[in-house]
Amino acid sequence: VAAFQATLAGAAEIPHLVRQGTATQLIVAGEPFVMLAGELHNSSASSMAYMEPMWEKLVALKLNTVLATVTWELVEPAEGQFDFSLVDGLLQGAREHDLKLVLLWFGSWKNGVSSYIPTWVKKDLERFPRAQGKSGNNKLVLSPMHEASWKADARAFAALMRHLRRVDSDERTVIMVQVENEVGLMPESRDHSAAAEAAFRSPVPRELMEYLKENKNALLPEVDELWASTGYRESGTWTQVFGDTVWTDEVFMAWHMARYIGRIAEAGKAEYPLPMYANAWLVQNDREKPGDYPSGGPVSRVMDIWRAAAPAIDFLAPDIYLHDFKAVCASYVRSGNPLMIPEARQGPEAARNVFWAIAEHDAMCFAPFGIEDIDEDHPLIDSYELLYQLMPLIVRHQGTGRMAGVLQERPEEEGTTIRVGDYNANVRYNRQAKGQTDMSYGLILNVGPDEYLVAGNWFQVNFSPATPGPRHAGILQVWEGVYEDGRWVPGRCLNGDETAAHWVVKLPPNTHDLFAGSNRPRILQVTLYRHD
Ligand code: N0T
Repeated sequence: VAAFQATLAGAAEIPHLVRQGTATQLIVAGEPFVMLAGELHNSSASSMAYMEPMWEKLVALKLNTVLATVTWELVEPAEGQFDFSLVDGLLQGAREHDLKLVLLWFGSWKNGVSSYIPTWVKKDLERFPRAQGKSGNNKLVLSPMHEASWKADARAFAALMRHLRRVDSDERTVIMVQVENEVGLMPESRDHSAAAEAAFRSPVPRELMEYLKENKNALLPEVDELWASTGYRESGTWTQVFGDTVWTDEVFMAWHMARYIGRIAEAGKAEYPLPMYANAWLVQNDREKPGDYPSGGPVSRVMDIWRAAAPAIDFLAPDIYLHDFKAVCASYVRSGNPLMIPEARQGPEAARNVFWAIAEHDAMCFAPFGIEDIDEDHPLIDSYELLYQLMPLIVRHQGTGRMAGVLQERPEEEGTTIRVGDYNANVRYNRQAKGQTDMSYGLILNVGPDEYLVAGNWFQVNFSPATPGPRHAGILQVWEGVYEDGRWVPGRCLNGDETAAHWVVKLPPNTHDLFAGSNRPRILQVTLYRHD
């Protein structure tokens, strides 16, 4: 009875974030929930007829969550008249297919431009002023400097959240909301409209100065460096406090964009407080300056500014199309920002990168973009299936330091040594990798004293003790197996050629040729012992 009551309480509870060790977990229906997801193309959810055949496909792709667009344009076609029929269609489709939703609010900005503002906003350049370039030309972009604009956007967003509270408080199909999409200004580094110029020549707002002073020892190096360049001046204009470079333009834009978006998020949360985040179009390479990528967007170098300006935004999320997947993840987990990946490349690397995001960084979500394009033989599906098997263990080990990811990013990489629990795992990558499909990936989980799960494909691992005591680690047993409803079901015992006589754990394990064999990831249960 108690368990049943707990389940009922859990179901009614609104999705929210909690800390477990160093990890942030999304709690859905009382349990930590990891989104093995995909994001639809931008226009898919604007037609439920188009979506109709899509749902079955999303199920076949083994997703548990779909990221889908809701646009200001279609939600408020005439000022003050709201239409949530598409939202209701999404809810119904998702529920019928046992999927959760993350809704993406395409309001004032989408990829740096204002393509999703309602037609009545688009046409009214007086009431909703545009950003300006140096030569004074109007852009296709709303300026973030105007109350009329953020208030109009916030009103529509609040109406959406109020609607969700009304229609989704029982089922909680929607578990998170993205506010706007890849915001920021291009190609110039800041808005030069009259209002923006005046603000740029005014003192840095007191709230930002206070935040910087309070967090002086915890600022990320990028913002710290700018502030240090003026000897940490505690007041003055933007250039007096941060120096006279293009990076100050970015800080200025970040403050104003985040302020604007923070207010929208706040208005939405006042109606229905789901977790909310902002996503970033990333800096593509070291040569890029703000404006080459959207200036003022939530790129990791200005996370401090976003946090100061928009406390209603719970975290910042990278859209990862870059090949340097590990480096991007690392830049987004700084200063406690949890990892959530709303967009990722949909190629075969998705099947590998998801392990790194989830096992190495306790990611809440991994979602390739344009998910409806991928075929039903995509290796991502095997990865998701394996991760579902391990999910009860994964969520239990988040934030504990007893879970590590394995990811080879280039064929020439040799391997790495990772401390997991009381042992070092010495991982050898697949040097014969021919490309994206047979490079090493997976995870290592320390599930008990001397006990590990090694999952994934195309790597080998042996263990060495990392604590005082007998100097060597041997393999006691290796079992292949699967988890069925959280219960371990052993298959073969791999104590012969498959583990090179108790010395190394191999994935795949089943032939002489170390790196020939099945393309599917699998799980091995490994027990160790120590000796001199
Ligand atoms: C993404 C997607 C979608 C010079 C692109 C990526 C999605 C948006 N934008 O397919 O449009 O809605 O968030 C921007 C990547 C920038 C690369 C710039 C290369």
